Amino acid sequence: MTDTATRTALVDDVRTALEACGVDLSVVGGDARVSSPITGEPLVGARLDTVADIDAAIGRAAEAFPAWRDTPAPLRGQLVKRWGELLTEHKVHLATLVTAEVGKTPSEALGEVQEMIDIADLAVGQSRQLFGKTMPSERPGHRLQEVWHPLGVVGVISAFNFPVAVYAWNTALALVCGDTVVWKPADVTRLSAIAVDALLARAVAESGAPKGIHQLLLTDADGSRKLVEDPRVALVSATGSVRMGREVGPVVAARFGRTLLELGGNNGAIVAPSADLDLALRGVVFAAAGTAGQRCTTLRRLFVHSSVADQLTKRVVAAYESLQVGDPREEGVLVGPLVNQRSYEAQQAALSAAQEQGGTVLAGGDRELADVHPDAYYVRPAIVSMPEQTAIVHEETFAPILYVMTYDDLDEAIALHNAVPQGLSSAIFTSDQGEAERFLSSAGSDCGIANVNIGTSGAEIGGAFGGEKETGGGRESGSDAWKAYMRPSTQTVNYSGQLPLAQGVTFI
Ligand code: UN1
Repeated sequence: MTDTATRTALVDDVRTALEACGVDLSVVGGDARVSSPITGEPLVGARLDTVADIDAAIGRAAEAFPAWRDTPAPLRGQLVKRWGELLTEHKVHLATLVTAEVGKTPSEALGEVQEMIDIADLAVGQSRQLFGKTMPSERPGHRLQEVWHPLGVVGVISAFNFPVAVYAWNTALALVCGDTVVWKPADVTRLSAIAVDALLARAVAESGAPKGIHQLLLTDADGSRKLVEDPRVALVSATGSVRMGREVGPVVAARFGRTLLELGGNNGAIVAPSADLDLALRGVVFAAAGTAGQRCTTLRRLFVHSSVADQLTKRVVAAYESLQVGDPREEGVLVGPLVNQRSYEAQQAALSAAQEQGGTVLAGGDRELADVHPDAYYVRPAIVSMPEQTAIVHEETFAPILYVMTYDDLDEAIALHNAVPQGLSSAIFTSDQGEAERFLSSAGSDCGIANVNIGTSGAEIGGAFGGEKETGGGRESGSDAWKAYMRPSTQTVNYSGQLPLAQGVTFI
């Protein structure tokens, strides 16, 4: 296929996918055009909301809240069930949009949409299980219980790299919990957002739910600020950089709102002497090079026991050299583009810093395909041997750079692993159960996610997702993450006809 043919097909694919999802293309057309990272070509333009539009959207979500709050949770679940069906029906269309806007391979883009379907399934079940507890009261003839109530308007700020899945983690749960949702997607993924929102609108119309329960804001950083500052927004769930979290957190805290933050990861894995190296190799390469290193859960730091370091490193280098980098829609390509030029510049700056700090680039790092796609940024994933965990290794660079270090003692490796400011995901490859258990224990990994014989990325939605320290402490998706979208009401009912006071206090 010629370059021109590729270019035409990309825009056509996007138009077809949007229309299939029920988006009126004449309404979509706007000035806010984004470029596909695959070719650098501008895609379909989107509208840009003003501050007044944002204010009105939050108003609509706030107005819709009481009626939605009062809808029984299992009925709210039926809306999410229908949305999940529509997501399933349009899985390929949504994946096409994710590929066009983010540059993911079709397999990874389909996997992302599958996460939406999975969380919808989970949320439907959850809608009948918003359990509170009852506790024995210390007073006779009293009942003590905790009931979970809907919270209000939830603001969701999502990142470019998982443009639709992370929104769905939040929204499927928030909706069954009785909240209404205002979504600010990343600037470069507005089209995927429009399609996902259109499918939700259809589910809302079909189920008769209040129209205002979902609002989409197509806006920039100023618009985000408005969402974050607005006291009508009870919870701000934000995914992105630590820098963004530092801006959002204090603003919401100052108005005593709640935040759910999923910020940077700088994920590490330990490869122990007893590890199955075939398995470790595959786990490491997927986690480090998959999605072109642009997952929060991407593996960025590898600690290999010195007895197996040469052997494993050589194999990772060979794998890196054979990875097919290019247009993610082409057969066999495993590594697509970086999202934009800024990302490429950050990748280059990190590689220079690593070399200044004593690192040696063992493979990759260079730009590829610049002649074919001068406005797109493809790089071969880099593997860099580091003499120690220097300053650059403490930073999350959102690009495929894997720093490799060796260790001799597991405690030393765990200490190094935990010595960075971020705490999202972690892994150990070992066949020694004692080592695995140490890594999983409270004295082991300090991350929100800890895996054995699996890489750091690709978590399932059933477990809570999030991390500690600068990762922000939030938990999304499965387990009891739903509680973040509700407020607990502790209730005491006195049916005794007397008025005994707690703690044995006497009064009138
Ligand atoms: C993210 O990068 O923000 O565990 C989310 C994973 C995916 C989600 C990543 N299920 O890699």
